[in-house]
Amino acid sequence: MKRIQVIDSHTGGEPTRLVLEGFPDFGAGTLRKKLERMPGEHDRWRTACMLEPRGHDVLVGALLCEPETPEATCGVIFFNNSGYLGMCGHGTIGLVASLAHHGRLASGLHRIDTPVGPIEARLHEDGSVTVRNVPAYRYRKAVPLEVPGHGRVHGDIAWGGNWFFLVSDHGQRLELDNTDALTEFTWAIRQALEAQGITGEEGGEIDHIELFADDPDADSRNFVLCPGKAYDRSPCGTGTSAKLACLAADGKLAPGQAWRQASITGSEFVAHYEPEGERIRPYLRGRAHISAEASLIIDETDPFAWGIAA
Ligand code: PYC
Repeated sequence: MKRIQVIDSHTGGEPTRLVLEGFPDFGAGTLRKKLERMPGEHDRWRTACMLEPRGHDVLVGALLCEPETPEATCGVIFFNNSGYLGMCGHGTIGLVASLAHHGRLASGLHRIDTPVGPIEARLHEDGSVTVRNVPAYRYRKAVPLEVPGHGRVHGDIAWGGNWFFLVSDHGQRLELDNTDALTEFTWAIRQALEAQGITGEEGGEIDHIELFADDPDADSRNFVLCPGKAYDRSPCGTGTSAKLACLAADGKLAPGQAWRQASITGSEFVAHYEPEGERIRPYLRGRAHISAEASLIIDETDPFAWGIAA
């Protein structure tokens, strides 16, 4: 019998499962090296926590790791139902709120190491968290894409800690009662990108698709399809960072100017950026709430001990 100690939270509706203890030691080296080792023989630890019957498609996992640098409070590796994430904005907010709930982190500024570089997170007195994300940038603007069954769309390709294809000319209704159609449409975009060999810089896989529409309360509403075909219930921290990079590149948002990004569920991140050479430094503020403290039990006699794999 194995036990994995977790804290579950949600950030604007998007869940994060923080793994505090119970995973084996993935060996020495940087977080990037550890991440590279996880998909092989260690992947069953991800599937046990993320897949049914203990997990579900929407859940994002955050493995608490030793810091890589002396100044950092901790390190983290993010994963989900389909694999591993470079960075995760909502997950970082969930991580900070969960560590604070567990008495392991106080209000103030914390450096956190991730496989794609160090980030910072400030836990405010009101419980909200501001994430200083990795630098973001737009790689290509208005890339035309033929989407079978839907016609031509144009999208910007931008990095916000993951690769995004950001589309505004989609003709879709961004409402909560339309998520099946939005999922089908964005999945078709993802497949078209793959089929047509369209990637991020250095062949980086574009595994997040982001649609935008007007919102009556915020500056914009988005719908973000995540790599495992679930949509983000929050405005997606890395997706909001990618959006800021595009707004900055188009001269539509000034440094320091607030951008309120709403999700399809109505939750919001308030974001801004600072210029950083050719890139921008995104800041996102949001709030997570704790939903459970639990031990996941892995019983080797359970036929689904390591998750139900497709
Ligand atoms: O908040 O960056 C994010 C994120 C990525 C995937 C799901 N949420």
